[in-house]
Amino acid sequence: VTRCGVVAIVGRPNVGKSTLLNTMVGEKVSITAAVPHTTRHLIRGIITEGETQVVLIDTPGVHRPKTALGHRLNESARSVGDGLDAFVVMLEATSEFGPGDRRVLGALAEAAARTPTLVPLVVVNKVDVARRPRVAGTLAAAQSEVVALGEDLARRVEYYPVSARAGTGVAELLAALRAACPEGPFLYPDDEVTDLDEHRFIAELVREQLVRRLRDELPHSVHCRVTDYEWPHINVEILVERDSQKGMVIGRGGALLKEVGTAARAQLPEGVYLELTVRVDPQWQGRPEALDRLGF
Ligand SMILES: Nc1nc2c(ncn2[C@@H]2O[C@H](COP(=O)(O)OP(=O)(O)OP(=O)(O)O)[C@@H](O)[C@H]2O)c(=O)[nH]1
Ligand SMILES: [Mg+2]
Repeated sequence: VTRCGVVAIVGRPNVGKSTLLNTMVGEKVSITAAVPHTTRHLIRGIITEGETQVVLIDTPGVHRPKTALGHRLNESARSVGDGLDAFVVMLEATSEFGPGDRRVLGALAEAAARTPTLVPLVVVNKVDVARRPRVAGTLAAAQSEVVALGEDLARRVEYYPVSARAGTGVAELLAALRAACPEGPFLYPDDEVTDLDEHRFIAELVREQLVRRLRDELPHSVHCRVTDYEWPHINVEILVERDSQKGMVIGRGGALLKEVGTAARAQLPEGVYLELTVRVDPQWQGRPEALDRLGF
């Protein structure tokens, strides 16, 4: 018999959700960067081994929203709550347990109460750089919050310290996710690693390189999409909100855009011509109709 389970990873921005997804899948599916709000959509990574398939959903970081885009990201992170077999809350041992983490654990409690069969897990990430007392402190803070959220939840939650980047503890966590998979048919073919289509993946690779190089609020102001795809010629359009941002994305003498193109192309098959164009679309992320149009 086959087993198949759906698992969501939820947490504050930048704790390492996408890194964990990639490590578990064994290849890059979701882009990562040291800036919050890197992930903007639900991205599924599929891990099939033998008769068991785990469908892992990476979500946008949950935060206090300031823009229409921010609201959409939170909604999308919350919308995964139903139909799950396991729910992973990710915390990081490198920062103080805070109100954001408490909010995420609240969502875990709600999901667990709605679905009695759901396996609630708390993962403390970045144990490769945090000192042991910090890891223990984060685990203890999470546990006392879980206890405050109710006896039933406290009985059900399992805790896993991991390093998503170095892979420490990831096998143990994956074993727990597999154990949470009920009997049932696979949701995806066994050779598929993601539901992200090629166009969106390519646009994401370009956005990843931009996000890693831009400063301040600029990473949040860019949107990328494939506008032309005629193998081996691919054009990715970069939307920014203001004229001044266009200059920053292009860089001095086109230097930044060139770097971005080179780094993104290096991750694509040999022979691809990747062309990047930059266009100003004022306030694309402030307007709901623009967000609809761009697929948020
Ligand atoms: N030291 C260390 N850094 C990590 C680990 N996991 C992730 N990171 C780093 O943390 C930063 C954020 O990682 P992401 O995976 O993009 O985080 P995220 O939670 O998906 O962030 P959002 O999509 O913005 O919500 C990146 O710089 C990662 O390299 C880890 O186990 N150890
Ligand atoms: Mg992410």
